Order: sequence, then C-alpha cells, then structure tokens
Amino acid sequence: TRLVVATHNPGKARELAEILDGRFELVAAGELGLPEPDETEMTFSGNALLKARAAADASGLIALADDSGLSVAALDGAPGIYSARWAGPEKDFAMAMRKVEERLEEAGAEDRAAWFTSALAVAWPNGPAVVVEGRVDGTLTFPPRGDRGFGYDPIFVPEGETLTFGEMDPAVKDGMSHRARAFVKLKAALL
Ligand code: ITT
Repeated sequence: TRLVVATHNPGKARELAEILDGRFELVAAGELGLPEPDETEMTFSGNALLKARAAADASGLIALADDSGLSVAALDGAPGIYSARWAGPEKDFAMAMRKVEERLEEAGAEDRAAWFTSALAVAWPNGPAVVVEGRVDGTLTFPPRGDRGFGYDPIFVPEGETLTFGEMDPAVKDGMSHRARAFVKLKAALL
C-alpha cells in the first residue's frame, strides 16, 4: 500500500519511516509537490487532521500526518503547538532552545518538567480520518546536549533516563518517544 507521509520536516519523516518499519511504500509530501497547509487549529490533533486531510485529498493516497511539540509545565504548556514557530522561518532551534531557557529564567521558575506530544492522523482520500495522541514526560536540561534527533531533542531528558533525546541512539528514542506511543494507539484504533 502506498502511503503519503504529510510532513516537510526531515527529522519527523525519518522517525515515521523507522516506526512504520517497511509496512508501507512511503511517498514524501515533497515528492508529490504537496503544499504545506496553514496550521490554523488550536490543538495538536486538530492540526494533524488538517494536514492529513489536505494531503489525502490532494494526492488521492492514504495520508499520515504528525503534529507535535514540546510543552513546558512552568510556561503553561508553551511552546506547545507553536514549537515549530518558535524557531522562526530559519528553523533555528538553537535559538528556540535558548528562548525556552530565557522564558524559564524570566519566570523565576525552578520546575523543569516538560513533555512532548505527537498527534498522528490518518486520512483516506475524500473519506474518513482517525487521530490519536502520544506523550512522553521528562525534564529540561541546559545547555543543550547531543546532535542526534532534531528540534528540541538536545534539552529533553525523558523520565528515568540520563541522556537527552539528542544524545540517544535513534532506536532507543523510537522505543519511548511520544511518536512511538502515538503509533501504538494508532494501530489499536485501526484494528
Ligand atoms: P510539518 O508540519 O511539515 O510536519 P513541522 O516541523 O512544522 O513540520 P509541527 O508543526 O508539528 O511540524 O512542529 C513540531 C515541532 O515540534 C518540530 O518542528 C520540532 O521542533 C518539535 N518536535 C516535535 N517532535 C519532536 C521530537 O521528537 N524531538 C524534538 N523536537 C520535536
């Protein structure tokens, strides 16, 4: 079965391919020249559905989309759905990670609790759609450590671990990540 992976983020595309583990013939949204719809919804699930729906209807293929982000407890869940936008058009995540640190300092907050969320949506062309969310809890650490993974991985240490996601072997991250947990739910939802 051909499945279009409706993301323009290479880090995500790689992890989704690892998690899907050869189950589908994957087609990248970029290969099909699919446009990037504006993420106008106020939830991860809403934006994942919007991206999957747009890709499925434009391509005629079943589409999988991920909407995800980092939520910081002491910042009332920010950046959350704005995680990509905090990095700006240059996708400067070193700057975005500094911004998280600065906001925590400004708030005088000691609490470093944070979590990643991934909403995974599957949409059939002009048909139904399903969406699920997975979450992994952890703590933030500064300065950033590690150059594996992507986005905010270098400042996130998952619960019970000592390495950041940026330092971990990708297969280890894939065993515990928000994205992997969402995928377990997706399989259950589609059974
Ligand atoms: P698409 O919409 O094309 O999929 P995007 O990067 O704009 O790409 P999002 O709107 O879902 O995707 O933004 C999610 C951001 O949250 C992403 O850019 C990362 O910075 C961050 N993020 C999500 N999952 C992450 C992970 O596993 N590790 C580190 N950062 C992550």
